Parts: sequence; structure tokens; C-alpha cells
Amino acid sequence: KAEMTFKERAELCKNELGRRLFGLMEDKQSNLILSADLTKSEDILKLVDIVGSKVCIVKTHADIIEDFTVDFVHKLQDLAKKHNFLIFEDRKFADIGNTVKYQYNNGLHKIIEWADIVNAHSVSGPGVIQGLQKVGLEKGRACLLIAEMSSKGSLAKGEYTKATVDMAKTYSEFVIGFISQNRVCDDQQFLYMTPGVRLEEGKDSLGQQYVTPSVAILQNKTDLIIVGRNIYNAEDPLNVAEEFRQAAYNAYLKRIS
Ligand code: UP6
Repeated sequence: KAEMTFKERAELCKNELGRRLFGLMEDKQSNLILSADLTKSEDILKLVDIVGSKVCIVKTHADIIEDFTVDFVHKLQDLAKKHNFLIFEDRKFADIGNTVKYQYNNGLHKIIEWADIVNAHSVSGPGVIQGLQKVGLEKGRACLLIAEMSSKGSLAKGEYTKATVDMAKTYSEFVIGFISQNRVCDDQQFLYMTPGVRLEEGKDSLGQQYVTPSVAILQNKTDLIIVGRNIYNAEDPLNVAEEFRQAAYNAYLKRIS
């Protein structure tokens, strides 16, 4: 049977930002996430201005930026408006609820102020979501759970992955989907986002494992691809981003046809 479209699935999503993301993906014809893993804010802003029109989300690692300031955040938010994308801070929260609440809301980065989406490991149990949603829900934010990882030897598999899916179902007002390599459950209200993607399969020297966009979206049936080095190290990031956008969106179109 034909699969539901992103727009149709938006109606199943219990989080307003999640619904917006489903719609944005179809409007912008993009299920591509840029992982902007550069360490200087100027470089990030330059990159994001170049490829922003091609992506539905820009993913950050705030704690690798050497000159992180509020001014940087404001400029990133301006670019998010200009190019119409969401901001996802890849913080991978993993502590008890009370601590992640502070890590989300306080500290140098004040992630709650600017990140539309954050993510969390499920290793500490549902308290991590309870802590995050305590500050995140009233600000209209959303969260992803890490159900599987792209790296070699990852312990996030089997029963761990299943228990993570159950947690997401319990907290689906705040949890809009997963970081995963596969469609870890058949629930259409969730988004499945896959890192470890580049144009050719392979690996790096530190355990990262890569699949191609069509393996991720067509074969493993996830919804979005997350691409870092293959775009930001490219000579022409705009062209390569467009290549990824087309590959990933066409794979989605094939799946729903
Ligand atoms: N990431 C993974 N694998 C996971 C979860 N997250 O690679 O299972 C993140 C990394 C990096 C990006 O922290 O920011 O996705 C992948 O970057 P790359 O395309 O340069 O390998």
C-alpha cells in the first residue's frame, strides 16, 4: 500500500513544531539536515547562508564553537527566518531529569532560548524527557530520542531501541521522532532522522559508518538525512547540498508513489 505523505502525517503529530516541520519539508521539498559542525561562528554563518535554501533543519553542536555568543545565535536565527529552516541543537542530553533541565535552560548556551529541537539519549530512563519537557513544552520546543547510532559497536540496539520507542510513544507531545538508522517503529506520527550519510558508503577513522541517501530513505525507510562533512568540506557546498536534497527527496517521492 502507498505510504502517507509528510503533510498527511503532520496531522498525526501531537506537537505543533513537529507539524510545522512536516509541512515545511513538503513545502520546501527538502528532507535534508545540514550538520554545521564547524568551530568558528563566522564559518558556520557563512556555510548556513550558502546552503540554507536547500535544508529543512540546521543542526548545531554549540559546545564545539570557540566563539559562541548571543550575537551568533541572533544571526543564526535571522538566517533561519531568511531561508525557512528549523534549528536543532545536537546536545544528546543523557543525565537525570533535574540536571538536563538545567543543561537545557541554563549554562553558557541557554539552548532553550534558540534551539527549536534538541535530542536525548534514553539511557537514563523517562526522567530525561520529563526534565526537558518541563521547560521545553511551554516554549513550543520539541525533542528527538536517539534510538540507534551510526557508529560502529553502538550499544543502542535491540531491546534498548524498543524501549526507546516506547518512551517516545508515552511522551509524544514533546517527542516528535528519532535519531535512527532504520524506521524503528511503524508509527507515522514520528520522524526518523538518519546521520552517517554521504554520497558513497564507507567509514571514517573514528568509527563513523556511512550509508547513501537512498539506502537511508528507500531501503531503511527513514525520513530525513543528516549530512555534515560531505557538505561542509566540499569545494562547492551549495551544489553538493542540492545533490543531497534531490537524492533524499526523490527517494521519499518514490516511497510514497
Ligand atoms: N551523529 C552521528 N551519528 C549518530 C548521532 N549523531 O554521526 O548516531 C552526528 C554527529 C555529527 C553528524 O555528531 O554532528 O551527526 C554526522 O556528521 P558527518 O556527516 O560529518 O559524519
